[in-house]
Amino acid sequence: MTILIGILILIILGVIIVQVGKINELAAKLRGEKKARRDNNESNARLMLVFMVLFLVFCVGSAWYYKNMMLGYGPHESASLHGVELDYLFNVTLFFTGIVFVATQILLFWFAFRYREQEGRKALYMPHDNKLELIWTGIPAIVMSILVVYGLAAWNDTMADVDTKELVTGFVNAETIGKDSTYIEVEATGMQFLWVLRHPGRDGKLGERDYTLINSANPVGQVWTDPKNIDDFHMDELILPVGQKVRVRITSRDVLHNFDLPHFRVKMDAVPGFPTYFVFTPTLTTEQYRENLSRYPEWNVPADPEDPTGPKRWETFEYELACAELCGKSHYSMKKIVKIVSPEEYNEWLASMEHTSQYLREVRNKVGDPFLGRKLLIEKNIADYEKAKEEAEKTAPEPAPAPEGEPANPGDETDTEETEVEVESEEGSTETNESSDSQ
Ligand SMILES: [Cu+2]
Repeated sequence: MTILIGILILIILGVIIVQVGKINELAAKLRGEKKARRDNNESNARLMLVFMVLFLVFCVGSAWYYKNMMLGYGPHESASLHGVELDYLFNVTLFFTGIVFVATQILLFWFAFRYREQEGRKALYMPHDNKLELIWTGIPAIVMSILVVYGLAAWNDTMADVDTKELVTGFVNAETIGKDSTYIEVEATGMQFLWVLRHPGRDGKLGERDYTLINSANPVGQVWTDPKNIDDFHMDELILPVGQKVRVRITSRDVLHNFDLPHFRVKMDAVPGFPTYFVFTPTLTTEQYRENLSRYPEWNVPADPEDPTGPKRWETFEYELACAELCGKSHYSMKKIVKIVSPEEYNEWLASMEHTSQYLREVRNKVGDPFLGRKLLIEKNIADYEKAKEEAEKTAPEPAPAPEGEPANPGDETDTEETEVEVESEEGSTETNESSDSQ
């Protein structure tokens, strides 16, 4: 019904416009063609100025009105180290292009008004002007050069890989955090339509992969004979410690995907057969980001409009991982929660996750287990953790603290004599990031 009414209104509007045109033509014939044209030009020229003002007010006004929805403004400040530089770069670009935009719009409409048809005026014939050419080539060239040079510097900063001197770590250490001496490495594998997030466990090293081993129990094809794979576990949410440098190995199992963490200004294609990476340092925990959001009225409304007494929008905020490459019909569902926590919370979480190791769940003590019948360090670690947790629960009514045996740094494995097979018996943890090159 509404569609019919809409079509009817459109037809009537069309008829009205045609009729008004006809009336104008008739009126022009009565007044004389020339005068009618001049009158038309005059009113068009004035309307140009009115349109210019309205248009510029609308552009600036709408940008101002929606600024809190844009990344880099208001509540959506960058939550990573390099993101601040990228946001600044966007602002510099916006500053220069903004000036050009306003200036060209004003000139466009002002010229249409200023040089409208007038009695006795003839157009100026100017085939060439060296000075003008120099100005309008030179100024953009200088501005573009500044933007390109600055952009390249930012690109090199943002895309820099970890250094060979930096050590990969599992547990994070309050002394080394933020000092560019250690990093943690996680892996994100995109597939239609989910992300498989792999954590290297306490050794900090991701085990080898072989695509021919991929099956439903082994979604990324981990090589079970590689001891580095023993403690690798898969994550439902991406959990990272604040202040610690993170290297994400990014890859894909099928089509192109894109690993996008908008709040951290992280965005990198996941390409099948061509591993990519991104290195970044989160600077704000989820809690800190929520507190920042709580200062804005639009985040102080109930998260669920049906439940006005429920939690506020800022209280339910979570960082997110999304796929930013249109990869198929369920592309939208490739979304995961990202949590940035304190280093202590991270170490506690890591210790509590060890029992979810993909190897322990799918391979341990089954046919084909390469370590069948041998003791594993990870099993001792898990038992120690369980014991420490139980004891802590017994002695203190407060929530359990970190387990006693938990090493403050990954090389601190003092219990290794008691076990026969351990995660990294040969190289210890002195290995640098060379494993990341062989992905
Ligand atoms: Cu995707």
